[in-house]
Amino acid sequence: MMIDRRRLLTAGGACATLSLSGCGPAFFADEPEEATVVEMGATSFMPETVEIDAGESVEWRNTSIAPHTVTTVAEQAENPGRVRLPEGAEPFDSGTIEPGGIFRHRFDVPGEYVYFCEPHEAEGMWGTVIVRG
Ligand SMILES: [Cu+2]
Repeated sequence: MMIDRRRLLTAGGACATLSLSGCGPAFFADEPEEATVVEMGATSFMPETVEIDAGESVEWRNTSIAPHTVTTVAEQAENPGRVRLPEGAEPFDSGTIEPGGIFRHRFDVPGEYVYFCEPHEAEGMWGTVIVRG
């Protein structure tokens, strides 16, 4: 399985890309937090599945021209049985993420999270986050 482990630094310009080479120590002191990035296309999450360690964050970036959501609230799905949350994890919903917008969520409870985009659920806009314990 391909796992996207790009690191990013939120204030990062050129540093918020695949490589951290060229970012000096002073930069780390300012923005030590990292996240795994998932891009939101027209009707897809890319990559569709990411794997992180408990306590890490995922950052969704809407790089499309359509609004999207990151939703794990089963009651809001037309196919609620497909949503997955580990026991003890709180459901979350990003609300509308406009084009160019970003949503970040930290995952503390290990397990498998299967989420969807509310406007594009029927188009198959589903994604998975696997959180290692
Ligand atoms: Cu969408």
